[in-house]
Amino acid sequence: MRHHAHLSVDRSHAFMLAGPIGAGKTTLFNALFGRPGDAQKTQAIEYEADIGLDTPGEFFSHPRLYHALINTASDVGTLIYVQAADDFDCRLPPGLLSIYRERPLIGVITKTDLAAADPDRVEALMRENGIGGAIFRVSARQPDSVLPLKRLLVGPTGEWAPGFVHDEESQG
Ligand SMILES: Nc1nc2c(ncn2[C@@H]2O[C@H](COP(=O)(O)OP(=O)(O)OP(=O)(O)O)[C@@H](O)[C@H]2O)c(=O)[nH]1
Ligand SMILES: [Mg+2]
Repeated sequence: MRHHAHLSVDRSHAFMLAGPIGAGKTTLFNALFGRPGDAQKTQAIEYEADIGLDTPGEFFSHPRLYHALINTASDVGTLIYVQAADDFDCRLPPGLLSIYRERPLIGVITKTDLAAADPDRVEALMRENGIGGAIFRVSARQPDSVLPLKRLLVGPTGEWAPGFVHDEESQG
């Protein structure tokens, strides 16, 4: 096989969402990229703008699929663990997302709008389970809540995602 060095892609700006089934990964993914419509159940790895990857919750929740998650993460710069604010059972397997030690591992707590939400409790769980980086809180009901994460992931002006432009309100 010929080696096409010029075809190699730097994916250090890419990020991958991982976490339990129904945590709200795809809803968040769609909000980050301004994709319209409600999230459908994720069946396979989804890519967006060459910098974002959304994974099916099964990759995370079924140990026999861990290899899929680990392979998918192998060339991604930032790993993002997603858990809902009303889910108090952190099933983050020790080492699963920290095998790539040099990479930032950040957390996102979704569904902060729910009556049963306790983001402080979920954040404490995430810390106990090895999420060392920033932990963001978002709600699909409050579109502005994703803006800090959006700036971090696609760059302050959207330059890491070709063709992607920040919303007007995210410029401040
Ligand atoms: N109230 C509320 N519901 C949310 C929020 N985010 C997602 N949901 C709902 O949670 C359910 C699951 O959302 P998804 O985004 O499909 O979850 P997922 O993590 O992608 O699930 P898988 O693809 O199965 O791994 C859907 O019914 C969403 O509408 C939120 O911030 N608030
Ligand atoms: Mg999904």
